[in-house]
Amino acid sequence: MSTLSQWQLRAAFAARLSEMYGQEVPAYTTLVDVSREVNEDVLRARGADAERLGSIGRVTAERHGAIRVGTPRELGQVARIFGALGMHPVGFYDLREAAASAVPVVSTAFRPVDGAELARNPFRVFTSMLTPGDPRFFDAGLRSRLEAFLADRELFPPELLALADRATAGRELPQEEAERFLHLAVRAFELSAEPVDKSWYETLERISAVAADIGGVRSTHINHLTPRVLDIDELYRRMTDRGIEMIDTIQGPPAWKGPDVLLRQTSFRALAEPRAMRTPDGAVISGALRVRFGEVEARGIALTREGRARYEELLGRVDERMSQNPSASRGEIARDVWERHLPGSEQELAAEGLAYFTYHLHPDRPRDGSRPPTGLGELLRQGWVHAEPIVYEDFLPRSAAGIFQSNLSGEGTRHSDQQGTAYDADWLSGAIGRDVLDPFALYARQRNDSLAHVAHELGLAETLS
Ligand code: OOG
Ligand code: NI
Repeated sequence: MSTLSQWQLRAAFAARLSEMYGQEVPAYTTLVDVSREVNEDVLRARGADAERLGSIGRVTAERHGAIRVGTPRELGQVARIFGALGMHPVGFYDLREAAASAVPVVSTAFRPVDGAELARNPFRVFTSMLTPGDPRFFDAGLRSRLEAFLADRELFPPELLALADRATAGRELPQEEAERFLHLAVRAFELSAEPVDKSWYETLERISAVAADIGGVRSTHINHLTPRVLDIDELYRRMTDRGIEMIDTIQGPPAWKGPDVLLRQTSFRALAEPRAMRTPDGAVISGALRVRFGEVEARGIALTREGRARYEELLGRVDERMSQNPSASRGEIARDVWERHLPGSEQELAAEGLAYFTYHLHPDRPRDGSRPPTGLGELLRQGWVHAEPIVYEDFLPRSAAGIFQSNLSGEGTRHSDQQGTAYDADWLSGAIGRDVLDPFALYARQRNDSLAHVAHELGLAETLS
């Protein structure tokens, strides 16, 4: 009997989710089509260089999703489902701090972690969890109502969770069970037709539209699915030409002549979707909610901690210059700041320790019997070894907050005089019963593994760093 391995389950889940979301939100299909057109054009124009940060096969299939849940228990169940797909929690994002509007959530991202798995299918899901215990947003009364509401709902049927555990334990599922698992998993993220309790939803909406989307309904749903594009500026122009209203900016690094680093993202505005509502007198009426949107992203090279600190510093410089000159174009100011303060080539990023690369023996390395130099710098300079950039697989808190925020109509309510509840990656690990991994450690491991391999192949006694 045939079976599906974890990566095959992951790829199938991503494809089916995409098909389902395209039916629910047709504008998403437009975004996917335009992304594919742009990618084909870039590949034609730039050739092999366009595939430096991932093969065209990987990039075309590549998506991230975003989902939102209410409790550590629900997040633990999500971890079981994604664990079955070979996706692990990576990184901790505190959007309560990063957003100006009320976004009472903390988040992580579920994704494959090793190079071979990422190359097979890099599907990742940005997963946010509500923080009812944060008194800046919820008073004691609302907190207990919200917690009771969340405790009483079931997002994922026991059969789905049992199949997930089985896939994790065996690292695969037989065909028939795989089919059932995929069916139940996709269904768990469909928009529910069950009427929304209008007054409860509105109570939460006064605090935060995100709180209402999560805690105002008895089910969950995929919030958006994001294709990857090789030229996001061109994508933005083409979507605008088609009359689709995009948010004002592209989040993240500016367009500039140096290497692409980290992540650039933009989105179109949330669309009004019809939703059944139950009014306090019990009548069911047809209403509309605006929560789901389309997003697209371009990915660049992963930065080291030092590189990331530089990135944050540059954002600060851009903010400062914008505050001195509010009518200036943020994109132009950012470009200017970047050209002054960030190295303009991969070689310099590597030499300054700002970005992650893997290292490989050069096919044209000297073969005249000469002994290789022992330092990495010399190995690169003398053509023994070449460097390949590691693509950034994670998210950026400020961009994520910007994406949340640009799709909220109101600011919501936040009592800044209250002390916020502190959460961090360790707390989250404990709450969901599995380690939330450190993204920097994962990139460093990829780099170090490649260096160990090179040193071994060249017969070098000492480790390269
Ligand atoms: C998640 C927003 C963050 C991203 O790509 O940064 C995000 C959400 O809206 O639930 O998806
Ligand atoms: Ni997103």
